[in-house]
Amino acid sequence: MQKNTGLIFAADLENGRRAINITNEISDLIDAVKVNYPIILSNGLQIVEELSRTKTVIADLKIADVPHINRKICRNVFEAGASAVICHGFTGKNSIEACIETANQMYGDVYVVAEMSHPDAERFIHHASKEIINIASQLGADGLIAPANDPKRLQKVRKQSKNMRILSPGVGVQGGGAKTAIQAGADQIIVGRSIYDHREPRQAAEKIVQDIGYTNP
Ligand code: O7M
Repeated sequence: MQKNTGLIFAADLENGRRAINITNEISDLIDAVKVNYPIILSNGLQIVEELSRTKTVIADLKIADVPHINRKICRNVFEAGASAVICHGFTGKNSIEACIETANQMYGDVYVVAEMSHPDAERFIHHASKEIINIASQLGADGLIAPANDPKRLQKVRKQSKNMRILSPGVGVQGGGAKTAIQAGADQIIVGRSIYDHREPRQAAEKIVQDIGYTNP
């Protein structure tokens, strides 16, 4: 995925038509659209194909199964038109590797969840993040996910991951700020509700892109 504005739209809408309309409306302001279970379960995998006509699609299924199942999940979403998948890191080397091998065969990218943005993340995933980052880096993952609403942890991930790309959710409703997250080491910011729940989604996206510090060339 190319980095341009630094904004990734999380299209967590069950209404696929609305997701497509908003994506079209803000397509010049975003680097990619991220789809998750709500939109895929409500609309089928066809929504990936439809969105991919407008924008690079990241399939955020937080893949977390045994290797042979991970391969099948990845193959299905890449065949539907996704350019990247997101997998969990806590499942360990073989499961992440299965995603990366499949992605390499299908010219796709893999981003690995290293840390999460919700309060309970502290209980489990935070303890494992250093190891997850090391494994993702050794396997040649394209990047990591780390929380925008916890700049200290984000900084830590940045330091440990050296120059890996970091995609960062948690801006807006979850309390994080785009500017702060970029300063803490994020490369691209993932935003959902602050865009799609805004009465003027384009206006909201413009403001975030400004905060990221993107200037039109
Ligand atoms: O901007 P929001 O809060 O409406 O949505 C945040 C999006 O980021 C939503 O699609 C979540 O699935 C995702 N996300 C988190 O909120 N927290 C995380 O720790 C990780 C993700 C994510 O994108 O993981 C890949």
